[in-house]
Amino acid sequence: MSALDEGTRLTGSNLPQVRHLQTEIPGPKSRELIARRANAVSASLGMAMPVFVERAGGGVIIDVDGNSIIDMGAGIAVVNVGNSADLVIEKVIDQVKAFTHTCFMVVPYEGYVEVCEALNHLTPGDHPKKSALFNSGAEAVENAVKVARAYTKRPAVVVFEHGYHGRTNLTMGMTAKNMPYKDGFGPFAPEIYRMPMAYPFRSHVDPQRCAEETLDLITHKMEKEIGLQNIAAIVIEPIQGEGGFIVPPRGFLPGLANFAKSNGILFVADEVQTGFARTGQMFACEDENVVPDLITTAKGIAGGLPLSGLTGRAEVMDSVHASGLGGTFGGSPVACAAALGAIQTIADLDLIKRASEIGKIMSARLLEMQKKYPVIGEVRGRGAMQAVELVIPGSAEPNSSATSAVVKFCQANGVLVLTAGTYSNVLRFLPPLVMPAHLLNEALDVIDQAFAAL
Ligand code: PLZ
Repeated sequence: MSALDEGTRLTGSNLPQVRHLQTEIPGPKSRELIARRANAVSASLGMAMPVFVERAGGGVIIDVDGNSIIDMGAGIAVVNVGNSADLVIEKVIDQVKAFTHTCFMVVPYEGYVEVCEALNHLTPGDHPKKSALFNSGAEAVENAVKVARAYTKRPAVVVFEHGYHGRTNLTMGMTAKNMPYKDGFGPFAPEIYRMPMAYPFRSHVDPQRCAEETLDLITHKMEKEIGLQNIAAIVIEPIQGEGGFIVPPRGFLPGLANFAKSNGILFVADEVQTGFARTGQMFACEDENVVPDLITTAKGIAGGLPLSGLTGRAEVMDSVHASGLGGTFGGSPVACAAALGAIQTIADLDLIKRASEIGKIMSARLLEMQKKYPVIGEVRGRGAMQAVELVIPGSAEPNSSATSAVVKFCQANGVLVLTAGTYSNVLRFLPPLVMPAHLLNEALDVIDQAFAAL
């Protein structure tokens, strides 16, 4: 039994780790629920895969018709420790039995403090740090901007092409892609400035010198168009998630962080999607030893319960006036208990190492596919965060129709895959880090067949 398989046993999912279709997708029970959903739920909400879930664990989702589907999305990089991980269940049950809510700002509890201690310890940098907890990734990003403005007494926020930071008014303005996130929802908050991204596959500059030349371009624009003395923060995802798993070339993030530091600008890493072992490191910034002033976390933090965090330099986090940050549910005791279970599980199962192993399997198989299928323009990612960008063969033109055809084929064959990218032409793979190797390889077999069937 390989290390990958052993981990699944330890996470304790007693669901058989197999792909198994009992009906067509969607089956009759899912179809019935989809009809009820259409009547009751606002039509504005998307549905990546047309099945309703009954149970999930390890690397599988069991739908209401008894189909066992391989989960290559982990609820968008959330259930890194798997669905219903043992320690998450245990700690959540103990917590709900003790109390469910007091509001941390009314009567505090130890779990919140423990999660903050863990975040201060786990995030990059040895300097004194402090944290605050919220409910969603967007809320963490909003609070990062509030703190950065309060500390620097400057208004401007720099973000990037292809960036994603959320759907609230401020974070929607920080998000790059119009459809579906922003269209018709403006006006957006002022003082948000978008810069070109170092994206070697679609570079504004010489792709061989993408890091240096993009940095030159950005620093020039910041100086001439915004004024460095007006910039509170540069907010960037160390690997862009929704934008299509864009991995900036080496040197870009350290260059940006150094530039920020020399100009009194805070460097904010949005690690909402990349955090908690996903990329084969606890946080993606570690790859180039970048130490952010502030770091936002959510998704993988709490094994599926809603929780987010903002962690940063103690003097920055303490610069806000008393009671300046907060919220009724932020850092809920139940979500904190889940987070402590998830963080412990990451350590117990060595999920950081496992993410690297998953990454090696995925990238080797995807690079093989790229040789066979000219529709694959690029394979990229880090650790268990891998993607392929689809193009019209022989060009760099985005191919979103091939992308949706691959997704449909995978779904019909019991594999859930997600898309991403400004041009909706990226297939992204984010398996739970406890997925056994045989299941991962089976998902990749189906993905290969999907390309063959194009
Ligand atoms: N920052 C880097 O990836 C959430 C969005 C799903 P919330 N990404 C998934 C969708 O279509 O709404 C995300 C992210 C990064 C912030 C966020 C926002 O996190 O928890 O969705 O608010």
